[in-house]
Amino acid sequence: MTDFPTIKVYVSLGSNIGDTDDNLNEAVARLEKYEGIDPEIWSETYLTEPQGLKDQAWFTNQIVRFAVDPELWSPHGFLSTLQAVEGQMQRVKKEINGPRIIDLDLILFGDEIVDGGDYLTVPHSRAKERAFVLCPLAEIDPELVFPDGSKVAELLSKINYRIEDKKIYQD
Ligand code: PH2
Ligand code: MG
Ligand code: MG
Repeated sequence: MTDFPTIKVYVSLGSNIGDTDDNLNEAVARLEKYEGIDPEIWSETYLTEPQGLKDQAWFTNQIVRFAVDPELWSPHGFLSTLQAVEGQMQRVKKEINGPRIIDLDLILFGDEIVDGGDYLTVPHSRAKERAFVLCPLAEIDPELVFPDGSKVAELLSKINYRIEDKKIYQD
């Protein structure tokens, strides 16, 4: 139960190694153990064409919205926790954009804007181009507006992708 004023934090989960649905569920279960981090809405899971490095298995992607206590968590603190969970799940990062057991990306942290270069940029710097982020975001929050005023539905209309039976194709 949530008994504190919370902010909405959107996390993109991805996996393309092993039992990918299990991996996403395990990551949420691990995050839920932290005080002040409560999952509140789960998108469907989507099978998505790899972006960046093409020669790898398709990913399972999902967006989960968490109710987060802003007294306990900042964007940087939250990011450290995402990385800790990736570490607990023995993610081995071999290649940029390459295969992974679990990838946890911070997409939106309430209305906050963080310009931290490569280390932490919120909203996530590539979210607006990626159908595997925008489709599940629009599913759970069709009216969602980014802190710069861009609407998720408009962002989706600007990119090239195709969706069929929860499979997302994007070159
Ligand atoms: N993550 C990446 C690189 N490419 N492609 C898809 N479809 N889904 C991902 O989660 C993904 C990716 C790096 O984080
Ligand atoms: Mg990623
Ligand atoms: Mg990542």
